[in-house]
Amino acid sequence: MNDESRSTKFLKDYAPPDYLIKDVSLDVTLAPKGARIASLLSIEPNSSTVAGTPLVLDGDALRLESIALNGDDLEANRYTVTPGKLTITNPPVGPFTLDIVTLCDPEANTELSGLYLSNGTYCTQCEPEGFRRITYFVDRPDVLATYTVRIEADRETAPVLLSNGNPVESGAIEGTGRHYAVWHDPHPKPSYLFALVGGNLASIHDSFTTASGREVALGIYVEPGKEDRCDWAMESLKRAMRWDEERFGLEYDLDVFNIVAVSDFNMGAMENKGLNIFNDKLVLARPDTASDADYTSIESVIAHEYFHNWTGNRVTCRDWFQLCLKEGLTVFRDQEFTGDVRMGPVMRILTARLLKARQFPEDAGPLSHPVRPASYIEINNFYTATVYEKGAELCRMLQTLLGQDAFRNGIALYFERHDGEAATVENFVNAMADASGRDLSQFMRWYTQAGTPEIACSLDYDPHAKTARLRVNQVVPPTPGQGSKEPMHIPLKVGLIGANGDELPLKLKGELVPDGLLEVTEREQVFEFEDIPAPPTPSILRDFSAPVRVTTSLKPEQIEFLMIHDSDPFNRWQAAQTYATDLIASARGTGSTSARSARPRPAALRKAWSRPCATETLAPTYRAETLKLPSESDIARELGRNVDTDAILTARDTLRTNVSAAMADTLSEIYDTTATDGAFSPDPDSAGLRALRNAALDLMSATGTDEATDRALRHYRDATNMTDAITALSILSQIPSAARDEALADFYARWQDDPLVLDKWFAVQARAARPDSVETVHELLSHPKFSLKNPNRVRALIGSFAMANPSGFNRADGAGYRFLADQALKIDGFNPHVAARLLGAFESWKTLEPRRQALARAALQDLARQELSTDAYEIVTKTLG
Ligand code: 0A1
Ligand code: ZN
Repeated sequence: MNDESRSTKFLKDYAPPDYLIKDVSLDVTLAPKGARIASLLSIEPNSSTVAGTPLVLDGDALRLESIALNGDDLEANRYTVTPGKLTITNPPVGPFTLDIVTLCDPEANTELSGLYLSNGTYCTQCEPEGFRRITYFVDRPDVLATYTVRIEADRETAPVLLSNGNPVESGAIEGTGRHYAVWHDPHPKPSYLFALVGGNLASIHDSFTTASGREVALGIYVEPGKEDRCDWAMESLKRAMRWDEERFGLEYDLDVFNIVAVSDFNMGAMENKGLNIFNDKLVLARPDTASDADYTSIESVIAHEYFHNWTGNRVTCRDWFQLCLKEGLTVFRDQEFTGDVRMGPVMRILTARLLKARQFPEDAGPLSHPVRPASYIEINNFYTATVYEKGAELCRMLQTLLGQDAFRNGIALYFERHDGEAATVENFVNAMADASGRDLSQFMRWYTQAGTPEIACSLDYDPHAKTARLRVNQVVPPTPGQGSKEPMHIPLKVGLIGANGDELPLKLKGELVPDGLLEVTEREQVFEFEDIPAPPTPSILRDFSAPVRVTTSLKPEQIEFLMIHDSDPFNRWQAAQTYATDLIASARGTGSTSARSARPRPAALRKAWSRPCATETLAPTYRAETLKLPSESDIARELGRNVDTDAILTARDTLRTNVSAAMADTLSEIYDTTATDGAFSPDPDSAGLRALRNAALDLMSATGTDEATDRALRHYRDATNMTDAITALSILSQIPSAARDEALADFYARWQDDPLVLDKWFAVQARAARPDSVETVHELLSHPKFSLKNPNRVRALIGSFAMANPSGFNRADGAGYRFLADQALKIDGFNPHVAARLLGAFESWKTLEPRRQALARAALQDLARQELSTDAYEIVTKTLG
């Protein structure tokens, strides 16, 4: 470990590169142990560079074979090689070329960054700093070059050779059994978007004609035998290409667009220019192997990576502090896409739920950071929910404040100004401000201030004046390194509902408030609504218009009223969640002091849930979401302190059982009437019916009766698709019984040779909230099909346990913490990125009750004493705080 890798990097220290690399020509000879990379770099000093400034190139895990400047071998005294760097001490004034030949070892590359082998396929991952593991380079995103890449490999083991851009030529190398291919990418790009693939891959092909008539050849490459699982990804790609043209006027810009799916990948997928590389989990789908949730993720990630072609690739980031510039915006775009083509209004529920589940805890804990961080130790640790999900919310708020048309104009202006450049968050927000004429200077605080703003709202009704005064207070809580905060610019959508359930017009100073949109900019603000005939019920933060926490002084009856009458679908769902959360949180033992009972009368539960569940005019997907009670983690987050995960589990189970019993007739009617026969179709309507039926089944199973277990087993046996099978398996895995054993054994027997499906088998067992889940997971580590080396398998078993089994991971004896620490330490030895992400499971340890807190702290302290990678070191030390 060199010291530089553990140092903190600061945004304020940004300086432009001393040298620019304008053009790159790579000649890559693939071999498992010694891949040879000959690179020819066209370099010029930056405009302000002082003559003679050394040229410092980044490099990691490379063997340098030769180096020549302007075609002549460079004498040994003109360069130095140190860990992580190659320095040319006195480069010429003016443009020059460097020829560098290096070797790297794909087979030994267990970090899966740079050039590595996945199941015999050569592939690359260069974001954020992997290109330096392929060749020496100024490996930072503000150095943009055109690339020509020649790849040479054994024809039999690597018949497919791909890189970025358009194909130029290919052919056999006579008498050698080898062949080559040349690719050229005319669009200048940063090194993190470089990609190369070589392997024995099967493929499917299609084409897309862009709005202006350009023909694009589309290809999806997968391991042989899996080509029957690519159609959905291809359809999704074409839908995304069309949508981006229609919604944002953005067309694709090369002759080919290729996607390659590999089975060993640290993240979800990567947007390399013209050659996206995917975790195969996010490409491969067949009705019997992939659930509706998988189909949805595939569609949205295919779209996400494709959308990066403009937001990320055509305009990239000046430095890694600006990561949200491409990620927040691209997540926002993929959410809009999924809302349009699949989920409708339910999309907002799904995104808000994800944000609250992943980002709110991050923002409330020791790893809290602004959407644009001001510092980092290891950039790999900043691919976070804050940068991605909260970053997307910032774009959404801009769209809400400006309106869809002005937002689109802002995007157009951003491209007009910065196409082909490496930009900053300021560039983006300025384009929005200039296109709309709005002052967004206060809005910029969303990028720099961490923490989830807390909004307290109270409503006073004046019967004489017939006015309703909404008082809004905002507080941004302190976060590590940021003690005091300035008020934020918050779009707050509200409504007032009359006693008969009617929506009341909102009038402020004689003017109607369009869309109920209030702009909160002060610490305290009062909005006085006029002509309100009787005391209304307020509906606050409609459509989840800002990533904030809201507290209101609503009484339980008012929340029940909103569950039934709110015209805003998001807030109607939110009311049901709040209602359930309050009931669970108030149960004795969960840590709350409230006196309300977790056992309301069945009639009350029936009344509250009947409208959202039983109303047939509501979309099935929406009804399905309303049937899902808040998760254990949702409850823990709402409690925020002194969390006892066992007490939460018990209280939640009790409410589930009560709702299930109170709603028994409705649930069984839903279950019986939503059964479909005929061929599986992933279309939104069919998926919605499956979601509703499976949500009903899940809730019905809460009673734990033999009848419920039998029904789940029947559901498993009758399943003709993965959605139904995995729902039943996950229900059964919670109930120790012959039925569970039968289903798990059957699933294993059927899918043992199918890695992605087998991951589901590991995951359901790891997620099952059982007193012995630590032991179960521990035993599964020794299963012949388990491997610590495959990130998907690790996430399925260890990740599911740590992130999705709160009572198991937080077991009162600390066994869950020790288990995770042990496994993360082992993984850290060969893949720090995956290890560091697993350790994120400790992020909320300070909200636990004292005994668990002490045990979690001990596990973290123990880790801190070990030899850790930079990645794990940063997470462990910051988490300890
Ligand atoms: N840019 C990708 C995410 C990604 C980040 C890092 C990776 O390797 C360490 C891989 C992918 C995206 O947003 O999809
Ligand atoms: Zn992305």
